[in-house]
Amino acid sequence: MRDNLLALIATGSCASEGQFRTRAEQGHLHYPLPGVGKTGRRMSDIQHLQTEILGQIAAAPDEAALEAVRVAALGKKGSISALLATLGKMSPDERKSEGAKINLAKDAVSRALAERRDVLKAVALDARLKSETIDVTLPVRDASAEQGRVHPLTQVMDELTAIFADMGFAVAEGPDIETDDYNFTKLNFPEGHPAREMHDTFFFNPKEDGSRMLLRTHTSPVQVRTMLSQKPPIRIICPGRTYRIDSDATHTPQFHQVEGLVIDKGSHLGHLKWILHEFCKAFFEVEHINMRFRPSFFPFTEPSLEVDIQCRRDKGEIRFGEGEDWMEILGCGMVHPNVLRACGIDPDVYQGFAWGMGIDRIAMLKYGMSDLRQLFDSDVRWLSHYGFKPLDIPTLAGGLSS
Ligand code: 2U9
Repeated sequence: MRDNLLALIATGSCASEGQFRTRAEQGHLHYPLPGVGKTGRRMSDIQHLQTEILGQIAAAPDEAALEAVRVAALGKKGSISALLATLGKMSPDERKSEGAKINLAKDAVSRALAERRDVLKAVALDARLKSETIDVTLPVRDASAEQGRVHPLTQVMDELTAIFADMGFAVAEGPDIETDDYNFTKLNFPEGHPAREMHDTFFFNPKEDGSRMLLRTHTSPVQVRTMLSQKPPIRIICPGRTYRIDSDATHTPQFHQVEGLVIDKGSHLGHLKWILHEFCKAFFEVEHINMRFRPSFFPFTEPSLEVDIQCRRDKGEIRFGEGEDWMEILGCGMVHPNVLRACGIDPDVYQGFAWGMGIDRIAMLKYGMSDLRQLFDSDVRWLSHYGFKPLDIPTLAGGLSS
């Protein structure tokens, strides 16, 4: 029996379920088994085994070693499991008393395992926290996350937002698919008027009631929606995608616009000119720039103006804020009283001004891109040349395009 018990202990210590070799496996286990009874087992035998296992648990240096001790003791072929398996061959009385002792040992071992696991977990966490501290003040490395590039159109929209936010403007957005009413009628384009044809519109099939949805030809319906839903004073810019049936080297069917709108009691052309002048200096990053306002026509503004900025054309390059040439940059005007009225604003109390410009065009002018269509080619080589670093966010204080 003594040999049997030693055999059980040795079998239970077999490390087949783990890496950790116990002292028994290493041949260091010698259990003094005095007074071996009928079953070959006494309280002291079980106690010795328990003491041995508790020692191994206390000495386990990490969770992997502890798991090996657990497997060697409580695993399928573990020493305690093997002892439990011998109960089947005992008489009922013996099974009762021996079973209780073995289960007590098993509970003590399980408890010790859980306690040691908690300690080892805490020690491991402590070590990780010490070794994985991050210095958040270190500069960002030129890592792979830095290799992506922001598209020049996105960059320009961010620049516009920074400039106008600084003047107190909010950004308003609306749907690309619009009603004829918001895109044309409320903006003083009369039904059947040739001005509607100027826009070469993508229409959807008419609905049952005869009305037609369309892809917005400008972002002006966003201003309409804002006036219908908010009370003046209003100060917004509306950047976004717009669509017209047009395709050549200088036009794409989908392009981008930014429009601005101010509605207040005393707003006038002087304010408009100041805002546009500040915008042009900030956007083209120059101290001085001359501007020229020419009379024009748009159905939604009266008077309407087209704006040119001073530039120098030199060997295929354009420089802004110097030279004797002019470049058309945007259109603007005082909001037509019919538009104010259609949008629920009393033109005898409020007046406003608005402007609009093509983002694609000003992006090309500022960053020296030659062909509009390249903006939409999705060529990564082009983007790595013309794109912007994602963490260089444009701000007036930090520089728009530095
Ligand atoms: C409302 C009232 C007035 C927006 C304006 C322009 C002048 C303009 C063009 C520039 C180049 C469009 O991309 S482009 O073809 N836009 O010249 N846009 S005033 O006026 C508005 C808008 C909304 C309610």
